[in-house]
Amino acid sequence: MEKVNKIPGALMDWIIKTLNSGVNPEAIVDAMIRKGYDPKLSYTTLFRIVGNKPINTPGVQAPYEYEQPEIAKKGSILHTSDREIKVLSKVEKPFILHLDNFLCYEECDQLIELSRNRLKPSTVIDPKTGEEKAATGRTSKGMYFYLRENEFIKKIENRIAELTEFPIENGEGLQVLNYGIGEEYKSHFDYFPPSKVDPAKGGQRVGTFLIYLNDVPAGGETVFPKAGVSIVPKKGSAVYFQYGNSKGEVDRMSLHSSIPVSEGEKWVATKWIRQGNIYRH
Ligand code: PD2
Ligand code: ZN
Repeated sequence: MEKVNKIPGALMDWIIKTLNSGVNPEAIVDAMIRKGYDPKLSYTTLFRIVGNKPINTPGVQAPYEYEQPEIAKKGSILHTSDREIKVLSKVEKPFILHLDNFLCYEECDQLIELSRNRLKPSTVIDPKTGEEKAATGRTSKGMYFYLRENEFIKKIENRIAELTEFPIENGEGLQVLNYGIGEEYKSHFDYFPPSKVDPAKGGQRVGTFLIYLNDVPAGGETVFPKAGVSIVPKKGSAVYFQYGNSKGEVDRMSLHSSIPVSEGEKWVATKWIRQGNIYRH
């Protein structure tokens, strides 16, 4: 599909009218991307209008209220029952924490080998229906482990749970992603469109724990454009970002992407964490 790179005045009027009718900004961006507008331009336009501010219409959230995540209360050297992990850098709003040495090299290699034969083209969540669909904006391949699938996965899940203080049951299955040259995950939010949150499945997503499984010679950074942050993949390091609070609000400043790999390949493991137990409400 041909990309459209300018927002005509009539579309701007439509966006404002649609926002005022109570449709959430994420659904509007998705509609624009499906019509062929450049994703970056679509997000930038919406941000210019709403930012993280309230929209004076019923059903649309107030400004996101930041709460200090548990992981941020532990200082610069974090301890789990089996490991010491250093904080490399921290951003407060949106909340982003870069951690060194979360996995050792052998654990990274083992995770790659366990997932290699199970990779399939990745999917995204449709902001309209909340269901998974094939996606043009996500060209990586991926696979999911079951929760506590084996002792090795359990060990990693336990480490994440000890650091974040979200129980293992709040996490979705660990996902491994593989990006080849030119592959990317375009700008998106990890949280569900607020109208599609299922309280019977743990509710809203509140945080993402992303682990880099290899060094990427060029490209493949995880970029948070609203924070001006770009994380360069480093084997064994991890980034944790939190975008949901105890009131069920979500932080639009957490917009992020994985830019195209330009040399070599990229392997990551991600865990999306929900407000509550994914099996129970
Ligand atoms: O692979 C990444 O760097 C990346 C970037 C953005 C992964 C995700 N989002 C994700 O798994 O949600
Ligand atoms: Zn993401």
